Amino acid sequence: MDQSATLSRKSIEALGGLDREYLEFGSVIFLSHFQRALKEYQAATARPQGEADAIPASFAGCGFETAFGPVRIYGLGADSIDSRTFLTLDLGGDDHYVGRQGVPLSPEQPIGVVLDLGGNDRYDGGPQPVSLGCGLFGFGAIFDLSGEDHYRCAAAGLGAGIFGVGLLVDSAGNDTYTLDTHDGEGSAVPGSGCSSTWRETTPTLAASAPRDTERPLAPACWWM
Ligand SMILES: [Ca+2]
Ligand SMILES: [Ca+2]
Ligand SMILES: [Ca+2]
Repeated sequence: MDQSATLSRKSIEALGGLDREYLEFGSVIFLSHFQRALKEYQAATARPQGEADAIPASFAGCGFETAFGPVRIYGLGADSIDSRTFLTLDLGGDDHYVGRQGVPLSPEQPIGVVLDLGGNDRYDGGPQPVSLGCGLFGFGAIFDLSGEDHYRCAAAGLGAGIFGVGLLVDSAGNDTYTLDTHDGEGSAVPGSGCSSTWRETTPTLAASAPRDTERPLAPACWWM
């Protein structure tokens, strides 16, 4: 049959065990801390015009391990980023993200976040589904704060929740969003998925089969 419903008994049973309120509460707590930390960072690194940036151009990045998974920090250069992490922070530059970015590492490490502070970036989820801001059994999110960016996902991404919460938040720029097939741009099975932009100009969203029309990307959120 031409449909994506699972015949797995465990998957069906998991539907009854999902605590949506716990999931929602945990996501709100995480986002509250995330927003506060971002404001503190921006205040600490702000410099008057003409002064040197707080982040030197020579900073190439660093990384360390945590109980939630790896943390990787990239600098102002044009980085190629394909490693999976609990948290990826990029400070600037025109970067190329590949594969599962903003996706939880596992049910035991259920948070995967990308925060990109600047640059015209390219996000390519590759041929596999579940990438680019997909909450697969947890919380998965991409936050891109500036630049003209391009996002492409095969399936289940760009703000999709699969037994979890998935977010794609792009704050500025004339961006493009391409979903090759289905289950993205704010969808959930079950959980919460959200694709959101805040800007004055209107971006376009291009989706190939089965959706083949272009439409403005608008905030969308579903609970199932
Ligand atoms: Ca960079
Ligand atoms: Ca960007
Ligand atoms: Ca952008």
